[in-house]
Amino acid sequence: MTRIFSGIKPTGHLTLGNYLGAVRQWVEVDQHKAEALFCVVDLHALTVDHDPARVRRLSRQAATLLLAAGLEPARCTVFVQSHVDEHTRLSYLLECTASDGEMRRMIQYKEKSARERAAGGGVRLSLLTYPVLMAADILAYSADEVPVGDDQAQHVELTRDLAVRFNQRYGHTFTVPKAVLPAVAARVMDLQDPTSKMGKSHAETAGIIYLLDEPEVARKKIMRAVTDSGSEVVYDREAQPGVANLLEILAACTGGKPAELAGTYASYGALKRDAAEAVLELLRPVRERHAELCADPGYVDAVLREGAGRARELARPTVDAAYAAIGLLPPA
Ligand code: AQP
Repeated sequence: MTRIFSGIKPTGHLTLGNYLGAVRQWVEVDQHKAEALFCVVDLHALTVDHDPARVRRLSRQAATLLLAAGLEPARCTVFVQSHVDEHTRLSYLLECTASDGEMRRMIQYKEKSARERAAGGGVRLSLLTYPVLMAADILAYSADEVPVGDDQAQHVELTRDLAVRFNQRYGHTFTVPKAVLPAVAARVMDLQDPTSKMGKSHAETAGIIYLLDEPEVARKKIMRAVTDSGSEVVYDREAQPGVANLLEILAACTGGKPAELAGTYASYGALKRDAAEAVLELLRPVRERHAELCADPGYVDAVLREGAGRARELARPTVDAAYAAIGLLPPA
């Protein structure tokens, strides 16, 4: 049976980008078609300056939102990365097969390390090695598919390289996974700066729709979205990135096609109004279910406990096999 793994980092409140680029696919497709594991990858949140209490709070919120969005514990495994030691056990072995040059080429490392330096802080070594831990997250579960947004595609490519290299050097141990991107909205852009990705950890929040934004707040953000010079609604990511982003958001919410939708609008205002309505409609049930689940924290704890148990069972044989293959003496 196909195995699917994907994760979400508690570095901020979940955004519309996370939802349209990844979570919705997990809920609507992945959990129904395969053995699927979805993980709050909290160790990855420690790669940048962080507040411990906030990471803990955001981890719980992310898990609750995944369930609110529709992940069903009877169909898939939902858990927290730090609850399963196999991720860090395997990460070290993979570090022993990866080079620092490979890590420095990662676009996310370049962007995030530049941001950390600009903020006057040092760059944590874990930010450099983050893609190796992500590779361990995926390879530990012998995942065939990794449903992600476009920004993570390069990291999945690296995971494939590391898996192939390990298998060639030490014998077949890992399944070589592939990234699966959504057809529309694989990269939702910031509403105020449509040339940058909508990112949950960005300091400027006016262009970011959070899943838990009050409806009127989300509506205002969309109505104030930066559009482009000109007034004709056309789908052209290069020439009209702001309008293209709104068209993609609307298309992803309604199941339409951005280029076809463009022809149905005579003004930016009408496009924004419809995009806002579609987003509010899409997020309403998630917000409502989230509020219900917050009233029942014991349920979320139980899901995460069971999920970690199942994840451990699945990961341990593969990680043990990797330890043996690379030449480590098994405990007597
Ligand atoms: N703007 C986006 N459009 C489409 N997909 C997106 N994803 C993230 N942002 C967008 C996808 O959401 C999943 C979980 O993301 P993550 O937690 O791994 O974080 P990230 O990819 O580093 O991006 P974020 O959410 O903006 O976090 P920060 O600000 O901390 O970098 C992934 O599948 C991702 O592709």
